[in-house]
Amino acid sequence: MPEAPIHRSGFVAVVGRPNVGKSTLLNAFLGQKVAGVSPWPQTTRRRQMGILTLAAAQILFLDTPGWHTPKDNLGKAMVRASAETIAEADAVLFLADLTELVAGEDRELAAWLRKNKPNAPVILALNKADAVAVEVRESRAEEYGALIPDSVRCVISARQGTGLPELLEAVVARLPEGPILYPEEEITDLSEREITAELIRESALRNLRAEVPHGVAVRVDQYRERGEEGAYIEATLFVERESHKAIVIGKGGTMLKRIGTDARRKIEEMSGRKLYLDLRVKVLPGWRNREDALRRLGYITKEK
Ligand SMILES: Nc1nc2c(ncn2[C@@H]2O[C@H](COP(=O)(O)OP(=O)(O)OP(=O)(O)O)[C@@H](O)[C@H]2O)c(=O)[nH]1
Ligand SMILES: [Mg+2]
Repeated sequence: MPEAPIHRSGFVAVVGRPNVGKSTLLNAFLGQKVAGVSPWPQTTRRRQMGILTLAAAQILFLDTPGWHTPKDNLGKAMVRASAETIAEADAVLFLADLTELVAGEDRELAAWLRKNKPNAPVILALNKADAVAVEVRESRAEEYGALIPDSVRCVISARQGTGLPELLEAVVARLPEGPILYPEEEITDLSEREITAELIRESALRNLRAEVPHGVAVRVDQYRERGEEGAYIEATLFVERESHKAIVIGKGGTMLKRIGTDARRKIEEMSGRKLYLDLRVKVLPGWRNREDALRRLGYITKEK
């Protein structure tokens, strides 16, 4: 009898400093948007799983918050979430940004991995190849490669999709043999409600400027089905100060309207149905440093 082909499965932590394109890569692999993406660093605040089921493998990609030196309790919770995610992963997909020089955060993450995850296979993906000249690409690839000498290297563009089949092959080859772990029709462990909150926050991040974006948190308060009319969603944007509330609402409500329209379009695309989105803004003073607020907003989930 012919031997059955090997089936592989496992958890792959997608790690790297803020803004290198981790969430863009996750969405590209899944062919669907589950993670928020923005031009600002620290867009992702929690671990989020994307499930990719192939004929010979099931890959559980774990998108993580960018590795950085925390400046507040939210930042600490984010880096803790990244560290815990890496701890439970079978392999590490280290993402670097070819448009930027190697930074302290890249070195710290590489050192952390060497110390805390010495036996895990590391795949180094050099992203944003579309945005750099070939000469720069090669010298930067060498510099990033030196951080993790034993890693496999792939040059990719998560935005354009180049190099992704080769990267996927490199990832699968390093996973342990194992069965399917999640139903094959599932693509994420996030609920529609959680993705909705991420997409609203992404819209806020994309429309706001300066110091306001990072102080925004989103909570979905209601998600009701209304049959033919689609769904009714009510959500709150929390900000840290009264002055920020005024900015988020904008003159005559224009900014909030713009954020709402942008978010509604993305959520409709994700859920495949029409919806009515009602956004409100509340001040939760200094929430990024308040344990109680971080818990309420779901950024701290475990007991420390
Ligand atoms: N030119 C180019 N831009 C990219 C590519 N991949 C991602 N980006 C852009 O880089 C920015 C950051 O992307 P994200 O996917 O949010 O990055 P991230 O690593 O998840 O960031 P954090 O969640 O903040 O850690 C966005 O503006 C993306 O559009 C790429 O391959 N090429
Ligand atoms: Mg992200």
